[in-house]
Amino acid sequence: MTQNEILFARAQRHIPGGVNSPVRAFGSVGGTPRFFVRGEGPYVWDADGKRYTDYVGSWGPLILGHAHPAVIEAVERAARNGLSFGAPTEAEIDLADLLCEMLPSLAQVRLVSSGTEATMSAIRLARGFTGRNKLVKFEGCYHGHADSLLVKAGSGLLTFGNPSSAGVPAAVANDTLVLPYNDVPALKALFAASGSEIAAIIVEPVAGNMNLVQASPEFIRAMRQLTQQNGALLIYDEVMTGFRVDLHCAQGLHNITPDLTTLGKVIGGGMPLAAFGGRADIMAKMAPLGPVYQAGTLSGNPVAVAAGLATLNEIRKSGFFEDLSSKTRQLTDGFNAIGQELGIPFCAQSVGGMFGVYFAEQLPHSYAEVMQCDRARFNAFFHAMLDAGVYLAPSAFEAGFVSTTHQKSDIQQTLTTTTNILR
Ligand code: KE4
Repeated sequence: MTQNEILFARAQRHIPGGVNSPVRAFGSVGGTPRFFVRGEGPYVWDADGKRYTDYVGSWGPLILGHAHPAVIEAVERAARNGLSFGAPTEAEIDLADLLCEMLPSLAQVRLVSSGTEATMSAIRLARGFTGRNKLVKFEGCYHGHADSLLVKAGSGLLTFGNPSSAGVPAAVANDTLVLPYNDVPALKALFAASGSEIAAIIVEPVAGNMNLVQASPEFIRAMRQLTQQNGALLIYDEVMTGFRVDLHCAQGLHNITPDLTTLGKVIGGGMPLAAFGGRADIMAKMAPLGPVYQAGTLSGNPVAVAAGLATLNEIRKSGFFEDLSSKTRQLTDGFNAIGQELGIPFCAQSVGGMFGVYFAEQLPHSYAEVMQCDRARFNAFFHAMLDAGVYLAPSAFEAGFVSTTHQKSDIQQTLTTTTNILR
């Protein structure tokens, strides 16, 4: 048995499925999950000492690659002063100020410890602010595992072919309305029928949890217009896209001002940190000022905040996103060229530092189209790439991520490996 197999067998004794997050279990692709022992730059090493070029990057946070010196130094410095106080610290002010400076739609922001906490809190806030209950989300989008969001969710649930979760009361699910992504007529019809009951739309402005699917300009405009016209709020869930697709996030690319935004992943630099924020009049409803309650023992944790500040200070540097986007495009342009050259249904696309790769003739524009992609062929590709030292997301329904530490030579090597596998 390999060390990975030994560890996976051990892990399953006291951890359900041997993992602390389902998608890590390789349930969708089969085989034994890799237990990582070290990461450096674009590389990770598993328990058997094998090195991989990493295109998961902890599902997005590691935009600076593994163990970036500036981030590690900031974490070490903060940790030496204590790990947590359960009291306000100046660093939290610095991070809140920075986030509100970088994202004009944020008048105020509240720091939490996970993307799920951020979206759960934003939805409660939208319901508290509007006095309404209905929530609109889209098929294939995943916003974390709060009850009202586990209805035809993407990511792990989609991967397991289980578009909703046990344990979610029907009464809760009934307040969540699920529409096809990019379907403007369906959205218009829903608002025509129930607009006055809708508290908010929550959307992945660039979907990354059903693989990467881009929102159409018409869909983006319709969401903003229909929420404004009907007194509902628009929540941009930028946990994945925030400071990943652009320095100004997806809302900057779309030139849209959402009412609320959720953030995570990159803003924590690999540490447990997320946030929600938006319009001043809405945030004023948050306890201790207003009636919407939310709290957290480790919210704004000083060590996590230090990692976030160090990360954001790096990505603000001139040319950062030009470099990251160029490297990611080198990968996806290469994938597309391979598909063309070999005459196989294999295509890819990127937005900033995130990408999607599909065994399909053309790029998908909805959950239904993603489900047409050849999943079996992806799974075989995934394992061949894994054996060749390339770590892709262990699911056909996930986006991939590039870091600034990926060199053009790493990406060229990945493309050569891809050609050799698919030829
Ligand atoms: P977390 O609770 O996992 O920090 O964030 C939930 C979340 C919210 N919104 C979006 C758009 C997200 O992508 C996520 C989490 N993303 C998945 C990756 N597909 C996390 C990986 C996992 O579940 O292990």
